[in-house]
Parts: sequence; C-alpha cells; structure tokens
Amino acid sequence: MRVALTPFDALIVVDIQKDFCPGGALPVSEGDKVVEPLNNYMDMFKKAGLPVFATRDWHPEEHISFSINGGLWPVHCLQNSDGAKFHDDLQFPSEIFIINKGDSPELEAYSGFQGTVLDALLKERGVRRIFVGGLATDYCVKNTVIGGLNLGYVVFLLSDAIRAVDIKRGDGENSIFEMLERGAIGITWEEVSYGG
Ligand code: VGL
Ligand code: ZN
Repeated sequence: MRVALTPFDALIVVDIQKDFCPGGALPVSEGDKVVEPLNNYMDMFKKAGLPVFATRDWHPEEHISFSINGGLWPVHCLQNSDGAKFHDDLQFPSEIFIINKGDSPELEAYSGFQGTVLDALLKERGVRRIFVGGLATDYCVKNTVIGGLNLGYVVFLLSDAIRAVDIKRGDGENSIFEMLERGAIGITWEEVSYGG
C-alpha cells in the first residue's frame, strides 16, 4: 500500500546498539543490515519535519534479564558501556529523542513504552501514527509495536528495517504475523512518501 506522511507521524528506531549487532554481547544475525534503511527513514522524517525517537536498552548490572541474575540473556547493554552505544554508522538527525528503557533492575522492558516517557512525548506533539523499525523483531520491536497499538496509535511496521534474534526458528516470522494480526501495517521504503 502507499503511505504519505502526515504531520501526525513519528519514527521510532528501536535499539540499534552495538551489543545487538554482530560482534556484540547479544548479537542479532544481520542486525547491522537495518542501519542503512533506518538512516534513509530518519532522513525522510527529518526532511518532512517529523520527530525521530531512538530507544535504547539501558540496563543496570543487577538487571533481572541477565542470566547471572536469573534471566534469559547474557549481560548486554550495560548503562554507559561500549556495547550500549548506538551503532557507529547510525546517522541521527540533529534533533533526536533518546528513550532509555530497561533501566529499573527488577523490570524487563521490551517495549519502548514500558516505564518511559515515550507515550507522553508523542501525545505532547500530537502524534497519532508511529513507524517502527529496529532490533529485535521478536522482542523489543514486537513489544513496542503492540504497546503502541494498545495505546491507540496507528502503527506501521518497517518490514525492511527489522531483524530477529530467532532463539527458536520462526520466532521472527511468528512475531511479524502477530503484529499484523493485532493491526500493525507492514510497509517498505518504496511505499512511503512525503509531500515536501
Ligand atoms: C532485546 C533481548 C534483551 C531487544 C533487549 O532489544 O530486542 N532483546 N533485551
Ligand atoms: Zn535487554
């Protein structure tokens, strides 16, 4: 389908951090492949005068998601560590809103909306539709998309700018199916345009 950007739109770039890219602590296969398409989307939103938000996983050492603390994951995205940095090739517009998540030790936060000011910032700016891409399809992208839908946003999933962890084969594909089933709209670069 074709989608023209409107003044009520915002872009949300999810967790493009070194630890989620090849060579990082919790690497998503081909995670770095989303950097270029997301740079293109950020450039388009900037040119259209629309806000861009970047979430980042931002864990304290005692975070419950770490296997050493009883969770699922190796230590990753420790606050202020090199692995928590955004990928070097990511090109943010001059105005970027950075949203930290997962920063309470006892709370997992796969969604960019969970325990953050993201919803308030979007509402403040009159945003009604969000465009979501990043890492990982089956965790933080999925939960941010579903979180947005539950809050009443129209949610576009940037199908050409996501990659999955795929702990189990098919996790990524199943997550995409679930997001679409819940009402997200899958789109790719060729389908998006803006008036300017
Ligand atoms: C994520 C696993 C653990 C993600 C974050 O950003 O998708 N996955 N923490
Ligand atoms: Zn995490």
